[in-house]
Amino acid sequence: MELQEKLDAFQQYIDAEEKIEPKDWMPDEYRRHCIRQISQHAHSEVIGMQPEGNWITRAPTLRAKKILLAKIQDEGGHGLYLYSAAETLGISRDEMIRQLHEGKAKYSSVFNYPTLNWADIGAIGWLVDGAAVTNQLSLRRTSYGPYSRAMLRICNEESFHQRQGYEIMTKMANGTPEQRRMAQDALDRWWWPALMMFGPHDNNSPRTYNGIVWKIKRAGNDELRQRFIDKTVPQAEFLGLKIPDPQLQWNEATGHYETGEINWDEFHRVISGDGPCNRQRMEHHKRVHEEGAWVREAAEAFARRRKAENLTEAIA
Ligand code: BYC
Repeated sequence: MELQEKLDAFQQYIDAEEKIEPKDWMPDEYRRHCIRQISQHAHSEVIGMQPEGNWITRAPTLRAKKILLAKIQDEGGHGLYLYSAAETLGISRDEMIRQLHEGKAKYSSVFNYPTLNWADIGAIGWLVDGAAVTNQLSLRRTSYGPYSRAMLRICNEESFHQRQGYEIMTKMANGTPEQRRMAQDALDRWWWPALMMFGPHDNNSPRTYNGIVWKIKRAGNDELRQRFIDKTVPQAEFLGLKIPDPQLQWNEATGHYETGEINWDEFHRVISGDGPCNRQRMEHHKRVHEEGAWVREAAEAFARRRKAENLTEAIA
């Protein structure tokens, strides 16, 4: 088939809502787009373990500590599903990690903000996981099969994470005046970074066009951000907390909340490496990756030995 015929057939297949699988023919640009988005998504899950990990030893109760440990472990698992999905496109895990360490691959801007008090753990679950799941629910229908299947599993766990965060916020917001102040302070600091997670406005988002045509993305950044705002504002009201946006108002005609403008200078600063914790997050990841080299070597040696043993058994 001529290249144009292949491209047309590929697009028709996608338009018919079929999934693209690893061995199917795909345009190089589609492959690169998926590798970029899925690997960045995987890095976000793994780097996202750091701000929460900061509070494992200081969780206020054993119950809270157990829940937080389980949640952080889930995020590591999400990273593994996603790295595996990206590997089916022909990139190795080592290469993805190298791109992250060299600053060629991004991870979500939101994980470059510090967790200063226990209410931040509530705010991350409520707002960060809440924003993530809003995006990820739509990504369950992404056109790349392994990515879509990873999303199904991740979404189930992520909606649970959102609820554990909201539970912490509920306790803090209904606690002592000091706890209530901490809850409001956490909302003040995490609201805008959570909105930034959805990326630039659609008219400023260079990846959206191809992402939508190829159905890798199933909705634009602004639509998903709006969905998140519309469901989260009433949740803040229920807690008796105030969204830190003087321009926030309900528009009866559109049936949506309107917000003030995101600080895009801050967004661009953070995604280009100059946020409050970028250096700390990368240094930590590099150090732990180096320190964990022996675990990877041991696992590989074990796998080689098992393979050799199985081979010997098969021959015998
Ligand atoms: N942060 O054209 P655009 C979690 C980049 S973790 C950093 O709109 P696209 C959790 C973008 O990559 C789940 N970079 O791009 C874990 C692009 O740069 P490149 C996180 C951002 O791809 C632990 C450029 O800006 N979720 O749940 O169409 C604890 C132009 O943007 C950001 C995902 O990763 C950002 N916020 O849309 C708790 C979702 N926004 O690549 C929770 C998967 C934009 O050209 N990813 N950029 O150098 C996506 O859905 C899409 O990639 C995005 C961006 C919506 C993020």
